[in-house]
Amino acid sequence: MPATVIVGSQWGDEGKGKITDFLSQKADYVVRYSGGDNAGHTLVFGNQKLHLQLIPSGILLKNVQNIIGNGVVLNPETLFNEIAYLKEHGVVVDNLTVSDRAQVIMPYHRLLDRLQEEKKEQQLGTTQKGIGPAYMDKVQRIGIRVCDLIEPETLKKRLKTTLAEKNELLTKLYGVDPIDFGPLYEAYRDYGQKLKPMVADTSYLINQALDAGKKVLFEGAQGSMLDIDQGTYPFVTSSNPIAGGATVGTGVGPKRINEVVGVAKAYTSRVGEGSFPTELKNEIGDTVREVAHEYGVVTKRPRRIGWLDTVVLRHAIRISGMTQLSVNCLDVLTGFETIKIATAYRLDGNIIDYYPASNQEVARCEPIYEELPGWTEDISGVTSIDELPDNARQYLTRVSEIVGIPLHTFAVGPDREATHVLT
Ligand code: 2SA
Ligand code: MG
Repeated sequence: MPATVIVGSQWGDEGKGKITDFLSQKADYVVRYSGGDNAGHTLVFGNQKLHLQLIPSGILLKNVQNIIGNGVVLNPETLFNEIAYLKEHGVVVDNLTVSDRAQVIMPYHRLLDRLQEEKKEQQLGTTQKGIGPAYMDKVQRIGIRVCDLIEPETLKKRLKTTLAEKNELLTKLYGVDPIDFGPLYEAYRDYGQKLKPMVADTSYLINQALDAGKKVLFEGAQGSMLDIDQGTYPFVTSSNPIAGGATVGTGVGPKRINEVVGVAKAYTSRVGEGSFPTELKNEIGDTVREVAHEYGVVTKRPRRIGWLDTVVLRHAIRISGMTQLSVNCLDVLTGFETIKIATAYRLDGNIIDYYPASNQEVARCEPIYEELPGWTEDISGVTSIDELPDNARQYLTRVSEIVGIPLHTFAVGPDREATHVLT
């Protein structure tokens, strides 16, 4: 399909990078549309595992053009570190373009992210990458865009104004030292000049590519439940990871999108604070965490684990108009006698099939489970759905039935070869 958006259907870490990498074999462009270096994508390249936070997951393929869209908040330091890291691992990075309209993450954003968290009574558990403060500046219209960064005089002017405001905050509200203009300006002016050859009007490029019949993948970061508008606010990120974010965050119209692939794990994980109705604070959760090595790629935090929640999935499908579902990590559920799927919640004596906006209401929700028989066979080597043990196949089929959209792929391991297509 010419234009496909890949969206996380849970709280992030569903394996979007892996699905993007898988689909990018047939793509011409891979475009990141939201978030920044708070994302953590693990890709398998030959026999090495590579971790990316900012660069799109199509970077491993030479013939794919990779774009960082305007909806991304870009940390130049991370970008150049990642380029160096990829080169060290034998990846040639000559196929990356950055939007001139993307916002820049500055050192004061990272500092403020940490200080804001420390001051809060109830912390959000952010990745402390400066994401929230950078999006705040964008909305407050005091941000520095890539097009400003690459023009030394514009950068000087904008940074002077913004830094004065930040220094007032830092000194008066947080009681820390102000940041010196000189060294900061020089470092970011140099980053700008280094970045300049990679910068373009990427909306123009992507629309031109679509006009020419090229295949474009829009790679989501984080997940639907972390969406600033539709997620578990305030325990969310500061961008729109949902499919709509792909149009706003890259400059393409909604009618150009053909498919929206939702990515989910066969269970649920969440890192950071906030509601999680199917969370397993027991041995089952601990087993899954260890078997699947469920620790944050960026922060190394242990991820919280729970049963698959189809109330969450249906919410995600609805808000993004997902057309297909990719289910990852099916192999992780091997060995459990029975496996549960939450199909609805009981709230104050009523049965509901939606995720309440109010955190107080969610806290009173009790998941209603359907229990399916598990399997014990090693499924890591299967090559099609027909080769799965009956109970594993039944699990997948049942999930698709409950959520009402077809399965696109399922995966039984981290490698590219462990992902199998159904539709
Ligand atoms: P932020 O830093 O402002 O975006 O944090 C706000 C909330 O969003 C969550 N968040 C994430 N959740 C899952 N995965 C993410 N990426 C990394 C990964 C995270 C890591 O792939 O593992 O390494 O810890 C990600 N990024 C942001 C975050 O936990 C807050 O709840
Ligand atoms: Mg991740």
